[in-house]
Amino acid sequence: MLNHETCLQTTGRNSVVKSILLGLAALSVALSCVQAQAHVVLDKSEARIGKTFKAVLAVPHGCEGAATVRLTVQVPEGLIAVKPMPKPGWTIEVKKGAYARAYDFMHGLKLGDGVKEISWSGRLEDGFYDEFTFTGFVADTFKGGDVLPIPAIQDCETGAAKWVEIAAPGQDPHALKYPAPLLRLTAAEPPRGVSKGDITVSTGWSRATPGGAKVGAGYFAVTNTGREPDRLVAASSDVAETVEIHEMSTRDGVMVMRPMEEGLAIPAGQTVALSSGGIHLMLTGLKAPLVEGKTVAVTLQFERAGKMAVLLDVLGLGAQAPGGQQGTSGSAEHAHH
Ligand SMILES: [Cu+2]
Repeated sequence: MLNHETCLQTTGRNSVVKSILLGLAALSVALSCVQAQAHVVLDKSEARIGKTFKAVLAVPHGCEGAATVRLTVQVPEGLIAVKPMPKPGWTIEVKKGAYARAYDFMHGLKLGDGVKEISWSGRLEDGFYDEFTFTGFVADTFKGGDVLPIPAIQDCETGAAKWVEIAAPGQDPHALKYPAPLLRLTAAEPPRGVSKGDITVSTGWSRATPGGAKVGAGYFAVTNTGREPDRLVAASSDVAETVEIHEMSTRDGVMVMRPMEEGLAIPAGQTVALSSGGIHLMLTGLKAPLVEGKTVAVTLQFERAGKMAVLLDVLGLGAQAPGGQQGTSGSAEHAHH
């Protein structure tokens, strides 16, 4: 019965409308409830396992006519590296804490704690609509098809709406009065590393380049599972005039780099990592800037394994390593060009 009253109030602002609706009994209740079914939901309710996601919570109305003054989102276990997006006129508070376990984050990094709750405080009139955004990363501990409730509590000038209800097995979720917003998880993409013969090259990364820059770098790891040594002897890319293998060293206290004319040895049974501040691919004569979020295709030439096409993820301008690690040591590569 409470459900019906709520529904009527969202449409029947004055008593005349309300009494007409009440007079029409069951039919009117059904009709008004169609409008009242505007729940707090996720604008896009799918996210991929092992990927970053952006969650946009749509708040279509207040609490039975009262303005919304706070929206609190409880971050479910397994959504990691969560960051809220600021909103003009709203203040953000986050509660951080330890996760139930450490999760693999991007490219081998582990995360054991982070944001567990986000509150936006401000004011949203009942008659208006607004959106609340946060980003994060879906841990790889989920299975494709898992559905993750994201409880949200809407506090209003009077009253509150707790969007926290979860359908029991076999229960119709539409029967819930205050269903929690649901995030449907889709299966992780297969790893994008590439193998040929005894050589496996991990998905690599690069760094976005500012407007006029003509040089970029590339990093990845090469694993040789065979019994014979191999050697990376050359590289090329459609986006650059030349691609060289460089090593960094310190000469008279200054970081310098030089091309490895003899190539990069990949000993049998070992992994050799190219990394910021160390051995790297140097892309010179860039034909276009490297853009964050895109990929760069590079062809590697190994002595034994032959040619392999690999992809580099382009990270942000200041990136020193995948996974958002920032540092100061790696920029030297570019400083010398
Ligand atoms: Cu270089």
